[in-house]
Amino acid sequence: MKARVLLIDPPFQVFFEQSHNQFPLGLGYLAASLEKNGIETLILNADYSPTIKSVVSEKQMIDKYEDYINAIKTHDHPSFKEIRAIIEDYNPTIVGVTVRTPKYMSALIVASVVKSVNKNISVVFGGVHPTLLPEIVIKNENVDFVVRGEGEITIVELVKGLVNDIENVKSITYKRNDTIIHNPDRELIHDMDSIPFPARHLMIKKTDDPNYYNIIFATRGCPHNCTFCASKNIWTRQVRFRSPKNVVDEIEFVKNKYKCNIFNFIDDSFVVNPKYTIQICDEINRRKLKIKWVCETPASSVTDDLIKQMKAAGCYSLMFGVESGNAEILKKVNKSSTKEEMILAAALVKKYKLRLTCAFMIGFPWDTRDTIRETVEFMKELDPDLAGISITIPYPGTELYNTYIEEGCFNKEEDIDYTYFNQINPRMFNRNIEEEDQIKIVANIVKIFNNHNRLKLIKGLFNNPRLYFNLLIGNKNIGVKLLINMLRYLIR
Ligand code: B12
Ligand code: SF4
Repeated sequence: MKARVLLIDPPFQVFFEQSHNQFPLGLGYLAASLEKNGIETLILNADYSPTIKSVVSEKQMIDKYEDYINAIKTHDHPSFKEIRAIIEDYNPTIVGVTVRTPKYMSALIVASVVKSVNKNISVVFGGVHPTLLPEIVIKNENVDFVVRGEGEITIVELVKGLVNDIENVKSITYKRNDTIIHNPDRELIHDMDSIPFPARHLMIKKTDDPNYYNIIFATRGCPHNCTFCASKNIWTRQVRFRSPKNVVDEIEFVKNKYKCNIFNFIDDSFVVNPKYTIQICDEINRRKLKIKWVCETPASSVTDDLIKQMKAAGCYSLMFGVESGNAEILKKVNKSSTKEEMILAAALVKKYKLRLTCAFMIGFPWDTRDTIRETVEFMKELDPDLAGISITIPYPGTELYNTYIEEGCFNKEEDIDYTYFNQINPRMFNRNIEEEDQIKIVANIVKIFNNHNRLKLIKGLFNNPRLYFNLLIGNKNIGVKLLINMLRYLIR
């Protein structure tokens, strides 16, 4: 029987009535490689719904926590019904599921829906969570294969090898009778330009929102070593670069095909090598692409000249992870930037009138009421246009995870309840603060951050109307929708 692959990004945000309006990039890469090898493939973003909002407040997400817990107990949620209907209709031979820890419980329901339609469909789990815990994930009765690490070559070999050559497919874990077999690891792909562009056209649910398709990954790997980060487990700390030409070719292609003028570099640290970043800027300018773009960077990489050149090439917003306002905690998590560097970087971003986004975390094992207060104060000092707050989750495979185990914050692997391993969980795994107080503290901080963001949005509209105007123009066909959403957000 001819192989037919369905790749699924499991539902999660939709359980909180929020739609994830971005195409799943990792699945896009896998689909492109499969397509190049003549294998029929489709991608389902089960976390996207055209009928619900893409932005809701953290409070709404926390309020709906029970709905999520209930949704992952049965096959009844509309997203699981949608998956069932698509499988019945498309009749795949292989279903690949991308799994990050927050979506693990949902991914297991997806696997059980697949098997309930047809137990002969092979279910393959890949992505960061199965890569970190292949031994545990493969024990699930509905998971046939785990693909560890970078997936483009492995998925093609696996689909082809399913007939009779599984033993020779590197980087897979599977069961043979009662034994778990881990085939040897695969080398990372050296020639990054050899990887085909993500297959955005293979999405089952299409949208006319150009920004759905606007994410770009120029580099793989990050040299830093933050103890809470699992990225190195997939990509390692060695950075691999696509050529600037290849990256800008993709941008130009997406711009022309999807009428997209705003791009989002989601690399771990896009400006890790300033020379490379400037080469990309030069290529964008040389082609007169007239695009706007955003990226993430460690604050320590930011320099005056770099920001100037990035702005000239269309960069309008920079994000950096601040994490904590307590210098000791920053040291303990191996943060590559100091508070002083962050203050300097924030000032530079403001000097060039770019939008500044900062991400903060609370609930580290060493956090106390005082250090959390310091984090809030530091947020106010940096005064970003958008401040994000997450509860620290010790993702498996990270050093921080081991710290939590050592500190007795939770017990051994088998006892861990992954329903709580996500950014919305209102409880912290912290022993310095009582559980009831934790919930109050989280609610209070979410309120402070939300109020800050609203105020900044109003100020931004007055202080830098040109930036907002340009963004709306850049999004002509969704401009009005965006404006309505902003107004809704302001009056909520
Ligand atoms: C961009 C990004 C986001 C974006 C997502 C945008 C999007 N449309 O996907 C946003 C901002 C929404 C986001 C949110 C979050 N993220 Co995030 N995110 C990333 C980031 C930087 C890039 C993801 C990406 O697209 N990579 C590029 C693609 C090509 O890689 P990939 O998806 O891993 O796929 C490859 C392989 O893993 C494998 N593969 C993947 N799936 C499958 C499936 C099969 C079948 C096979 C065979 C292979 C395979 O093959 C692919 C190609 O080689 C990663 C770090 C990183 N560098 O990867 C963190 C990361 C994935 N995020 C992480 C976290 C923690 C979060 C949040 C919880 C953060 C928060 N506190 O809010 C939320 C959770 C979101 C959710 N609901 O799951 C962690 C995940 C840890 C874990 N154990 O799961 C990572 C690893 C970073 C970290 N700090 O450790 N994130
Ligand atoms: S800088 Fe970002 S990607 Fe790199 S290790 Fe730290 S958190 Fe991970």
